[in-house]
Amino acid sequence: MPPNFWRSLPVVSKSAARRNPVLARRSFLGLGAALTGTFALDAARAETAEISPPADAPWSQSLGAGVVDRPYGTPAETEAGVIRRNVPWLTAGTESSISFSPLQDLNGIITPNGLFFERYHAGRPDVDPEQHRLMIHGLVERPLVLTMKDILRFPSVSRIHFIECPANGGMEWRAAQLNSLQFTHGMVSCAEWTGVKLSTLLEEVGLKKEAKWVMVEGADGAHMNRSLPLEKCLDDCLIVYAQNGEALRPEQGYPLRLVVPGWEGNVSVKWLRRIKVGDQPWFSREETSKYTDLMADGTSRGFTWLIDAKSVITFPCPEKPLSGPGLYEIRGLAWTGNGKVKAVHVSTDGGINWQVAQLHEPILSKALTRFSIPWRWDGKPALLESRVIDETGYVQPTIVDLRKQRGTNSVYHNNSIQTWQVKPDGSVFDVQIG
Ligand SMILES: Nc1nc2c(c(=O)[nH]1)N[C@H]1C(S)=C(S)[C@@H](COP(=O)(O)O)O[C@H]1N2
Ligand SMILES: [Mo]
Repeated sequence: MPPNFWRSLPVVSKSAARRNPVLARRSFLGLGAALTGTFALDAARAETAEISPPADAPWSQSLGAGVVDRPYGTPAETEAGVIRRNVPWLTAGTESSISFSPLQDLNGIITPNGLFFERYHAGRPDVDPEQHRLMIHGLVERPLVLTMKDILRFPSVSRIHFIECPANGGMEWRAAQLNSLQFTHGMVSCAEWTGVKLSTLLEEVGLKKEAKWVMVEGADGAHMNRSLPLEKCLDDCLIVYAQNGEALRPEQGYPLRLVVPGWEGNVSVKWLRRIKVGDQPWFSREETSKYTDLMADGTSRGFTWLIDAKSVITFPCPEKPLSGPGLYEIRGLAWTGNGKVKAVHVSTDGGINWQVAQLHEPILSKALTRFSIPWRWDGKPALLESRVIDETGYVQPTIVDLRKQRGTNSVYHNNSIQTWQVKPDGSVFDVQIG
């Protein structure tokens, strides 16, 4: 049994419930009318779940640690397994690589800053905010070089948006390869970003009438740069300095990054140092040799910025198996670059029958959205899937359908339905059904 298992269940023994009717009502009826019956902790497991009255525990009988014992808070020591992980064989080194967010251990829609996935093309620079500058030039009336102090004076906005690397799921194009939610889907994270609208800065410099494209460039060794259509820049792009209430983490681009809501993570340039306005795209390395999609007929699709709707069941999953037959809540995340999630359907028989899942508030545009559905597992093999429909009516495709359009030579933009196979012992596996 995984060490975190009991933490995922309401720990109430049958005997404790009988002694305390209030506790019993809260625990057994709390999940709503859809659930007839109880979370059937069988006798043996109820024994294990028996807990001591609180006053008996050692931590209840002594003074605890004082304030500022940890001036910057850290998770409980027993949560030490909740960490970002990389796949060592995937890249030659860690400087041009990826770490994956532990989606199996996360709740809600906000990714804690220390667990936000990382993607570096040339390692993480340590940028001195005093020396950092943002230059805005090209087809503008008044070119500017801004300090961080200058940027902080502009009117600010806060928005919750996901960032997903389009390579998320890229190892699963041909077959199910990585038996792990963290590695199949962990290149997506979501935060509240605070900063200045890019449109505000572009107004400040004044656009010339020929302006059509914008090049954004990072201060890291890769000088990562991408071309963006002006229309998107004026729509909802943000130049941010804060993430979930505190300064951006160095991993996420401290002291300044671009956030391009709903578009492939690659365009959200970190350690942002330059914005150049032009009348055509730059065809940089990251939009020619990379971040293009090799199609079945050998041609290549470019400038495929949009993140199409995608969803995944986060419980159960390979890292969080089932402990025996009974009632569970299937939980997951859905997102779309095209606005809001409209509905999520869940299947327990590999996509033959579908049920409508409950969406959890808040349902925000271009943000992760939570869904759940109660499920009584009878102990038989099952094939769990989720399928999202976004507000444009777009339906998340199966891997078979996606391969028909795209072939098998792609790396990026695999937004196909994930299938988790549940075996009679409760273990969960990454599979694809053909
Ligand atoms: N300057 C710079 N910006 C960058 C990158 C980079 O290597 N250098 N990686 C990009 C890629 S490919 C992705 S998916 C996102 C990842 O953002 P994160 O590391 O904050 O999760 O940042 C993008 N911005
Ligand atoms: Mo990426």
